[in-house]
Amino acid sequence: MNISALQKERAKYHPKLPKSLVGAVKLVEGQKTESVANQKEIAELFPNTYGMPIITSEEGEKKRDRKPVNVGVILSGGQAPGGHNVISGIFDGIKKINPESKLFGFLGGPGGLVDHKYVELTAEIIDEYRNTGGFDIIGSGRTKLEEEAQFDKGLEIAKDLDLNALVIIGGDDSNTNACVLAEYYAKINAGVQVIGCPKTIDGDLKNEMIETSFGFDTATKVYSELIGNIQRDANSAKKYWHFVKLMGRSASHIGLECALQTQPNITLISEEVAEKQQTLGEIVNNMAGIIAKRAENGENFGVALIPEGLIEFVPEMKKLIAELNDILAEGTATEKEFKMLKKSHRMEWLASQLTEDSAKVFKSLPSGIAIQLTLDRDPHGNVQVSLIETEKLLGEMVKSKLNKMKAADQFSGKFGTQYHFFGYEGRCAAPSNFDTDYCYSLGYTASVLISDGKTGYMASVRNLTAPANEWIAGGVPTTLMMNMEKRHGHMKPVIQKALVDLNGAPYKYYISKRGEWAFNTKYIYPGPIQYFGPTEVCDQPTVTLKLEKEIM
Ligand code: FBP
Repeated sequence: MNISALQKERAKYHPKLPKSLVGAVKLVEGQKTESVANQKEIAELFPNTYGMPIITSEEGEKKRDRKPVNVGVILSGGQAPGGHNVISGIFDGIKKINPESKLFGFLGGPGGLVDHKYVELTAEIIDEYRNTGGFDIIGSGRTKLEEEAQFDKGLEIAKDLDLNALVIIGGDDSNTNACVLAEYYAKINAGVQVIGCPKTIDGDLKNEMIETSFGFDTATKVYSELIGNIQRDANSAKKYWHFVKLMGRSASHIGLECALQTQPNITLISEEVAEKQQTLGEIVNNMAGIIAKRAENGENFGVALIPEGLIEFVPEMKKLIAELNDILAEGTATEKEFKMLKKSHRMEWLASQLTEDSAKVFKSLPSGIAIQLTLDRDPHGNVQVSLIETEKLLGEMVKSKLNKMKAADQFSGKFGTQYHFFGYEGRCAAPSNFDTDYCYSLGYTASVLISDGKTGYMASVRNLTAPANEWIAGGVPTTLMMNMEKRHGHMKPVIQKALVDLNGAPYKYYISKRGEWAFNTKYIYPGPIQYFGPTEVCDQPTVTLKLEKEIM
């Protein structure tokens, strides 16, 4: 493989581990747990894996003659920087248990387990991928593991390979399914443990025990570099407003973190829009107001950050999308009818199926956006928000508002736009030092949980604003994170998504500053991620984490 000079140097890096994982490890059980909500329903659905205790690793006594463990690993969902290090952490962990242990990677995501597509991950393969970005070591996929038939197919290959455990590296949906799988294998005494690892650049798989999902740190640093570069261009040319859409399917953690790192003029926070029940019109009016006020100071330029999931949080759009989801839910009679129609008749037919209010909103949208709302759902039934050009929708609407303001002598500036969408630029970036160490520690923790016979747990590494050797590793029962939610028209147990907390320190800090950032030009230019150099530059966690831990 041809590798860059940076890759060569990074290959030599030894990720840091919490000190409790460096030598022999003992696992200590804490309090029994319960789910965050709907305790009765979740307890009934997960009789074998509900209520287990939190587990913390501590330095222990060396155990001799431990048997080899065979583990299968699956990467699920969108790429996130550091996935390769989770895998190398598992590999090193199980080899430490016994050098005869084996690691198998299922290819192309959860589908690889069902279709029995796998590769044995040898030391040679692992060494090629240490400290690199991407999921290309085994690939990822979005196949949903939820049917018993799939679990049984998975068990066949697990038995063939003599697997003791599966590690599923994924976001909230994939870890929900991992927990269902753990429960099923426990119920039938399959002898296969299931451990999850918290992955997603979106940052919305977090709680008291999972301080952040991996990949969020690197991805937001990459986007912040790009936003900083754009801000410097905007401030140099002084002629464009840059509308930047940022990935993050639902939550606005990415937008908020990038705002905290770069201080742009406008950042929309979807959770605030929902809380204030803001209409699209109100959002546009606020943006146009800021643009007009900056124009009064001769500043016909600026940068606005727009979270990818925004439109699902605007109440009238949320209602419309929910109705469209029901009409277009896979396998329904309406979905079949929709697909049979000629493309030219589809929009009109859909409008006729919607409630009056939603039909009005649907018809008012630019046709390109209306079509984007009807495109195929992902396998979890979600609208693929990354395909919706919200930045252009807002840009067009702001432009027409400013034209009206101009006609009424309320705006005398110029408004030129440039549009950007940052998502894929960051998902496979070379992991920051934080993600490199965090991911390796997560993988290593998973191996420790496996060797102790645990199932239905998510690997957890906490105290992340401290130096890595002070991090606290252990396991959290996945049922602890669950509540009941409506999916595809049915109530289902799912891991509760962590949206931006409007009472949380990161958001509060942002609103205390946003007026100043809107009207003055207070840009920060973070520059590219640095891997070598002073700790203040190379080893900083996200601003979100620091504010949440109140160390700023
Ligand atoms: P995960 O939740 O699976 O980690 O995916 C994150 C994400 O990057 C979202 O931010 C984005 O909406 C989505 O994946 C895009 O996925 P795809 O490239 O498969 O369309």
